[in-house]
Amino acid sequence: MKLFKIENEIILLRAEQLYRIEEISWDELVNQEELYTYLQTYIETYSSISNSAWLKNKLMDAPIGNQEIWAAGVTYLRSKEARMEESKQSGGSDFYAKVYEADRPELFFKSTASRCVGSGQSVYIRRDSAWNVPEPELTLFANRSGKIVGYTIGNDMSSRDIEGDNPLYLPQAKSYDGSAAIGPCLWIPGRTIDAQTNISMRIEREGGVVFSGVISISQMKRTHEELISYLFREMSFPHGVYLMTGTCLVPPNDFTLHPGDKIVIAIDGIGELINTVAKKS
Ligand code: DO4
Ligand code: MG
Repeated sequence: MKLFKIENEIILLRAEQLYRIEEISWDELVNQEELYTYLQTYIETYSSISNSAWLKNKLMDAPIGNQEIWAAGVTYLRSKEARMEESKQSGGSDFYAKVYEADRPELFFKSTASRCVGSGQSVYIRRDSAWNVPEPELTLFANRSGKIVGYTIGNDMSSRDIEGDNPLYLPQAKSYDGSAAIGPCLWIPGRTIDAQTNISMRIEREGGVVFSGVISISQMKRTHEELISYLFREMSFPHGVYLMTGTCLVPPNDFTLHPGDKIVIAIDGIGELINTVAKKS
């Protein structure tokens, strides 16, 4: 089952049928202790408003209420290697090697809902950065009890030159207006995601494809439960929380995003997150 936010309404998709959920707020809905069962019961009680064709051409909001978005870093070998290269000059590369091997994962605050966009909206690159990339990441949704009940697609936009200058600049490389995208929906499968699930990313520019790649989440060094249990140590999330799980698809070092580029990230079972790159004038 999939939950969409469209024009401030909550829309549930199941077996090609759409249901409008009106009785409960987003934050309360996604924190139902047995969310999958709650949604099953819902569709038995209410009738469908339309079929999935209605979703076409609708502007999707990010599937988020008052949740924070956090992110995990250096969870894949490819990310470790790319980070070590970009921070070689600054002497920061050891930190990435160490965190890849350490028990404690790298977890950082990524975004509030207000700095995050949904599918079909623009993500931004910073005006004070010349080396920017998207990071396609499976994104977990854990409810206020710390139970993983859903998944979405995340784009952890990153300014590689700022992070490469000094790892302490990470918050500036990662968090700014329009630096995060999630969507198109929150997928509630009622089970854990298949370990062989693929993530793919394609970047289009002026009608051509300038980068494409695909990886399996089975390449991740850590488990989802491990990341969530560290996140919930000494910290509570009364509305639940999103956690981006790290990237494994890093374009070559001579690649940077341009305004107008289209980024298409797909994850099996969830759908496609599509964003156009913009820069403030
Ligand atoms: O260590 C910096 C950030 C890493 C990251 O965002 C990732 O691996 O996806
Ligand atoms: Mg990342």
